Amino acid sequence: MLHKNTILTLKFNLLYVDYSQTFIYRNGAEMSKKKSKHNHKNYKIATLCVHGSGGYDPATGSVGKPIYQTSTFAFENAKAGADIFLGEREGYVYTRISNPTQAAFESEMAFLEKGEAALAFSSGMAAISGVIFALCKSGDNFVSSDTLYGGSHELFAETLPRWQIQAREVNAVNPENISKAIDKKTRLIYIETPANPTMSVIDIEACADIARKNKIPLVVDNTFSTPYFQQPLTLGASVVLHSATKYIGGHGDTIAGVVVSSKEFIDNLRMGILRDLGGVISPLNAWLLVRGLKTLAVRMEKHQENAFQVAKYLQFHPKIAKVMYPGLTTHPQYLIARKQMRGFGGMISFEVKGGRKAGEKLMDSVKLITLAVSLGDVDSLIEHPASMTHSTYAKHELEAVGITENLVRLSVGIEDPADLIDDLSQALNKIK
Ligand code: LCS
Repeated sequence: MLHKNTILTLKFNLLYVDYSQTFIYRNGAEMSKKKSKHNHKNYKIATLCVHGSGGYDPATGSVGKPIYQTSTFAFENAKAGADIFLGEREGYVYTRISNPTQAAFESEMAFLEKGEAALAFSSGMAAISGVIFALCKSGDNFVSSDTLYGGSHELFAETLPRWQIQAREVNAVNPENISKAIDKKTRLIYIETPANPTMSVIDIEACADIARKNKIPLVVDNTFSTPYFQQPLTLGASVVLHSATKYIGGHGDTIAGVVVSSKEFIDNLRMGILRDLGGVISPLNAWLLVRGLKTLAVRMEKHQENAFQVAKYLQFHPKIAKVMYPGLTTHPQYLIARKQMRGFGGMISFEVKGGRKAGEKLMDSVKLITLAVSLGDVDSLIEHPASMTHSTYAKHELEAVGITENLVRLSVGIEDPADLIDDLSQALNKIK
């Protein structure tokens, strides 16, 4: 929908100007007060995943969300079209700006993340770059955690500097490092927690405090946890984003991204970034995500249950040097994870004794688990971060963030955990 107050000719510099005023700096209590108007307020999150924000298709009463597979929308008459363009009347115009199937996904995501509004993108990277471009102009900087998905690191370290936007990557496990890196040109704090692939956990509330004191937004990549296990907006973050390709879709059949924040931020992101840069999600992909959300709760519970069993099995295996899973009491940030996450998710990373060769042997020997990048699918996936997803990091950077040559990442699927453990066991036996 084009909203009444949206200035359609909004330009990038205008979008940038007053942003600090538009964020949600509320604590959890205030957020839930705002949401208490909602009919579904007493339902648990598993129920909310299935029933969402409620409502049926307004045009037909269809219970399943329809796929509005159209690029454009007819205007009632010329005046109505002109009024919609002026922002004086609500209505759909063109699917690069908005579409009812996209809107259905966005409203479910806003609801589950406890934000005011959401905006879907064609990929997680489109969502991340869109947020950074919305907040920074040439000459600005932002402070980011240093352990990130390799594509995010590449964007921050290699691509954004071409527009004179500097990312200052720091070890955000100690939030003091964030404070130290902030200066007058810092426009946002960006964190990924738990981090891909080391599973390090960052204290969201501590980062939100720093953001609030500096009057800049905290942006959290919540891909690994999903709103089912972690809701950063209720912990003081201003923007939460996802690679919806992963657990939100859940079936490994869609590339997508989504951003959740205040209505004002999202309206401006839509009209200033999505409309102009064009990284729009297709109606079919939006529909796959709406469908994915219906089973988010059961999938996340099963991913977690399986991950726990696999992590415990690996932890005591003689050929494994170290297991990183936030649910293990041996995880260095276990207490922070306990504080801010309702559950620990389905991602594990571990170091294999015998270096890179031993890790390769393991990955080449699994039969049930698929050797592939991506994560969050119902099928289990295994990969080698240093040479695959995180090969965008320089060698010294990999060492600094703990992505060792013998680190293997496992996205634990929803298969029977005994089959997964058998598969890992036979593969580990092949390591000499
Ligand atoms: N954020 C996180 C935490 C990710 O893991 C990824 C992709 C992205 C953002 C980017 O999302 P996309 O554009 O791919 O939808 N992570 C991948 C990974 O670990 N393997 O392949 C992709």
